[in-house]
Amino acid sequence: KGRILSGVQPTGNLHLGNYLGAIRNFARLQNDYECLYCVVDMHAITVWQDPKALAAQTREIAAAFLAAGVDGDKHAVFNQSMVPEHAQLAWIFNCVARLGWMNRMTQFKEKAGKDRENVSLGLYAYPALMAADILIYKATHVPVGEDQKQHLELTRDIAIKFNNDFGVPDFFPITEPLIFGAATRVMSLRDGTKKMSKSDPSDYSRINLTDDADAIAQKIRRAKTDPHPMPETASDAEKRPDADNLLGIYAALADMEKDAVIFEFAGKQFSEFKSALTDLAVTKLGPVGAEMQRLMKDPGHVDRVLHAGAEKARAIAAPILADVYRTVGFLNP
Ligand code: AQP
Repeated sequence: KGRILSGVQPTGNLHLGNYLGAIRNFARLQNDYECLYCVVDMHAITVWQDPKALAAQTREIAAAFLAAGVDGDKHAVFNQSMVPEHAQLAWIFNCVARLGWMNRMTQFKEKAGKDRENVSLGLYAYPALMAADILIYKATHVPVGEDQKQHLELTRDIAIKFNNDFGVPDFFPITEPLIFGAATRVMSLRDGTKKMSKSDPSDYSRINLTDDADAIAQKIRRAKTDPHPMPETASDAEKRPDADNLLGIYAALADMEKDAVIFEFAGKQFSEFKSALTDLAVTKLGPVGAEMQRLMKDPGHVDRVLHAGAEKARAIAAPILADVYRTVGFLNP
């Protein structure tokens, strides 16, 4: 059986993209893999987080994992900072990764923008911590959205360099990405060329997992489209990013191929499609949102799951870190 690690940052506004690109798949993988699902609070503070909000947001993400069907008894659900081995291995990876590799990371370039002098060192080193998150468990597979593929490649490069540098050929595995179906990249409802994102200032750009039926309906009604009827073919859809995005969301929520959705709505009015999409989104997301709200009212339960998860995770991580320390030559008299 392979081992899976995946994480979500507790940075608020958990959205449909996080759900379809990551969290929904967490539950789908748990019968076939040993799973570790992590709320990556240490990644979150690479940009400023209000401490009180961070704690609440950490519980919110854990609640989302559980609401999406992750079994916290069978698998490890925990927050990253509870397992110090992540940070300990990350330091070693900071010394393995090369500046040239880090300089190629597009997410850093996007997030740092023009004001490079003023972003945290942590934001730059983020991918090395992500490599540590994965390799501290020698995870074989990582389910990620398209946007994380480059970071996973860096993880593989770090594993290969560590194995070579220290002459331990199979020490770290070369982790494989698991990328799923239609909605691996959900785009903004206001701009079909930009990804749906927690940090987008417009709440109308995304469907939050905690949105109620009215909010979902309003956001879909206001979602950007073009003045033409629905696309008739896949190649027509591809040229119309806003329509294409909504079709992809429909396909993912309905577990259908996008081509089948295009066929079903070909040439119809957007209003008709949007009303079908609203019904589908409310049916699929409503129960997840409601369960999340219920769990967030019971922080004691969520905290117990996180605590037990961290213990399970540490039981795997601690011996691997001890091996790494010996390999590197750290003295432990
Ligand atoms: N738009 C998206 N479509 C599909 N998958 C997505 N993911 C994020 N956005 C989309 C996937 O969600 C998981 C958790 O991501 P994260 O918490 O690390 O956040 P992020 O990738 O930085 O993206 P966000 O949520 O939009 O946050 P901001 O606004 O801070 O950049 C990952 O598996 C990711 O692929």
